[in-house]
Amino acid sequence: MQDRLKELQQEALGKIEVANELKMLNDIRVEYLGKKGPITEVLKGMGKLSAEERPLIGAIANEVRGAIQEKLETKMADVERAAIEKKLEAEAIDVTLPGRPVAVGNHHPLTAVVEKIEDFFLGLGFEIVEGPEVEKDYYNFEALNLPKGHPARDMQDTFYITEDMLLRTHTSSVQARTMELEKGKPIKIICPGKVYRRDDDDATHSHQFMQTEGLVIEEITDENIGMSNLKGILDAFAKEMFGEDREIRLRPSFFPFTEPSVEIDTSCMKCGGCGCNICKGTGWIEILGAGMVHPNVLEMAGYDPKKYRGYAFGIGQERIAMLAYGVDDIRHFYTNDVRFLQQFKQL
Ligand code: 2NL
Repeated sequence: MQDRLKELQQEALGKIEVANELKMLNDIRVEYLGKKGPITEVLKGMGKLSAEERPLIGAIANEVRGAIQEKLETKMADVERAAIEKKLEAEAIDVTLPGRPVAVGNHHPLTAVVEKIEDFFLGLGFEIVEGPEVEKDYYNFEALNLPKGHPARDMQDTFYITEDMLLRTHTSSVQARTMELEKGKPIKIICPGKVYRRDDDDATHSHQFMQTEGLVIEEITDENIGMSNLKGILDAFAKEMFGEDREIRLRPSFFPFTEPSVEIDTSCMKCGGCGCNICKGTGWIEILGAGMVHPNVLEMAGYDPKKYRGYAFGIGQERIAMLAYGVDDIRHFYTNDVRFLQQFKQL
């Protein structure tokens, strides 16, 4: 019996030695020290022993049990420590690694341009007015001296929704609404916003683009507004957008809503006027259209053209952005390729 106990001890200690998981150690505990284990079995047979042998075997049995117990505990502590060490090693953080950059967005170039345009005109005392993109034929055409049958109203050029509802083709419609509301009062506004034309998209055309139109109306006095005021404002505008060295020139043109009408060129921002690929050798680049408000337009909105006078201009935001940032295809503004957009972080 004594030998059997010693044998069990050797066997258990050997198994504990090679065990390397908590579960294995627990199984060994159950196997050797559990109620159905061999040591318990040995102790159950003690009844058959003599009175002298019994305490001796009992002591050895306790010793064996104690030895197994102790070895189990130390081994369990070892295994646990090893597990923690392994986990710490696996989760180690290399604090010397470079950080991951946080993606920060930036203004869209068209937004940057409209904000710059707005700031410029706000500084001159203009107010910003917005209006609907789905517009009545009346405000988009009729009120702007574009009567029915005028070629610019062609179905080819305009997205009609019904016979007299359409997607506005310019933000002049907002100005026509403002004139009707203010009837007889001076006006000094800009109207930025999206406009729509039935164009096939290519490098310089988009069926949807952005415009900022401006309108100033004042009562006629001896010294106030005429073509020279318009010229002064747009000269300052060209310098603000394209640099202090810019000059402008006015070329006669035609718009149904202005008389006289002009197109405004700025001296080339790339070559300064010597002639290059951007200005096609002319030294000048067209930036916007403008003119004195046509008397018919004033009259239709309830202003007496003998007492009131006005000037107006229309700025294409994409055109300004393309020239200011050297973008060669209008579609870049709408395809939202981040590689394109991220080049405008400094704006
Ligand atoms: C262009 C030309 C222009 C206007 C827009 C306007 C508005 C009213 C009355 C008179 Cl309410 N005129 N707007 C005038 C001249 C030119 O835009 O080429 N824009 C990109």
